[in-house]
Amino acid sequence: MTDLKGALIGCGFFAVNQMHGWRDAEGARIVAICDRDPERLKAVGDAFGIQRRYTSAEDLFADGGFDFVDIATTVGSHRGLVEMAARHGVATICQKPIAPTMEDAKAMVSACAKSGVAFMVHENFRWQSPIRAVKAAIDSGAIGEVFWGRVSFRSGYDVFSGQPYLATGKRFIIEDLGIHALDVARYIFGDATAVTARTRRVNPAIAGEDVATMLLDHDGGITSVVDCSYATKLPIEPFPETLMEVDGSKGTLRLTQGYHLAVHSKGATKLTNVEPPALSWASPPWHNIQESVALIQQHWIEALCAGREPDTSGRDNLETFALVEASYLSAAEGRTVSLAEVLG
Ligand code: NAD
Ligand code: 89Y
Repeated sequence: MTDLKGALIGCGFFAVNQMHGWRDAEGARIVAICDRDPERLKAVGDAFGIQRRYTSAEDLFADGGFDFVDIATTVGSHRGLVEMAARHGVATICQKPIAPTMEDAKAMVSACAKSGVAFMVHENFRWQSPIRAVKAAIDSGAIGEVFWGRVSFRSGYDVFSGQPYLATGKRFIIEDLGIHALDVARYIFGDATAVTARTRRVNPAIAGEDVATMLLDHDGGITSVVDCSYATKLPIEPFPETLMEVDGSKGTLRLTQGYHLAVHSKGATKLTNVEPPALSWASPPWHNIQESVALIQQHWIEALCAGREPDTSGRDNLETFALVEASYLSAAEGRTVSLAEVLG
C-alpha cells in the first residue's frame, strides 16, 4: 500500500507533537507544511526534513499533491482553513476547539459533508491509554451497570509559558481543557442531555476562567461531574493526568494520580499500572498526551483507508462542542441548559 500524503498547517507549539506522530505513523507521511510565520516554518521544516514549505494556505492548496491536511492552528483560523480544504476536496483533521461558535462549527461540518471529504477533530484525550483502560474495565462488566461518574483534571501547571494565547482569551479552561474532559465524559458515559456549570477565575493575571465544575445528565440516566482547574496547587503536580471515578451496580473503578487503576468488584480489588509508554520523542510529563496524538493519527489513517467515519468526526464533535457552549451559557445565566438548546 502506498502511503497517504499529508500537509500540515500551523507549525507552532503543539504541531511538533503531530509531526512526530506522523513520522512514526504507518501508512502516511507529511509532504508539505505551512505557517504564516517564516521562522516557525523553517524550524519545523528543518527538524523534520520537509522541503515543500508555504507561508500561505491558499498557495499550499493551489499546488496540492496531498490526500489530507492536518490543521494545527489556533481556533480563530479553523473555519476558514477547513472550508478551504473542503473547496479543494481534501480530507481534513482540525485541532480542538473546533470553532469559536456553534454556527461556525456547524458550517464546517456541513462544508465537508457537501464536498464529500472526511473531517475529524483532533480530540485526542479519549485516546489516552489510561482512559481506554477505564473503558475496557467498564465494558468487561466488572462493575456492573454504571450510575455515576467523575472526570477530573486539577492542576497548577504553567500552561501559559508554552501557550501564551491561553492567558488572553475571554474563554479559557472549558474551551481549552474542559473540552477534552467533557469529551471523555461522553466517550465513557454516553451523550449528555443537559449541563449545569459554575466557573471562576482565580489567577488575576489571565482573562478567562481557570476553574470550572460541570454537572452532566447523560442519555442513559447516568449523572457525571466534570471538574477542571489550573489554579490547584497540589503536593505532587498531576499535569496532564485526567483522573476518573466510576460507580456501578456491582463495584467501583478509580483512576488515581500516578496512573493507578483500581477496579473493585465482588469484594476484591484489582490494581493495575496504566501509565502510557513514553515514546522515543516524548517529553514527560506530556508523554500521556503525546501518546494519544500518535494513536488518534493512526486511527485517522485507518478510518480514511477504510472509508469509515473517524470516532471523533466533525459531526461527532458537535456534541462535545455543544457541551462547551452549554457550560458557558449555564455559568453565565445560573441555570441548567439542555443540549438541544445549543445544538438547535
Ligand atoms: P501556536 O500559536 O503555538 O501555533 C499556531 C501556529 O499556527 C502559529 O505558528 C501560527 O503562525 C500558525 N497560524 C495561525 N493561523 C494560520 C494561518 N491562517 N495560516 C498559516 N499558519 C497559521 O498554537 P498551539 O499551542 O500549537 O495550538 C494550536 C492548536 O492546538 C490550538 O487549537 C490548541 O487548542 C490545540 N492544542 C491541542 C492540544 C491537544 O492535546 N489536542 C494540546 C495543545 C494545543
Ligand atoms: O491546550 C491544552 C490541551 O489541549 O491539552 C493541554 C493544553 O496544552 C493546556 O491546557
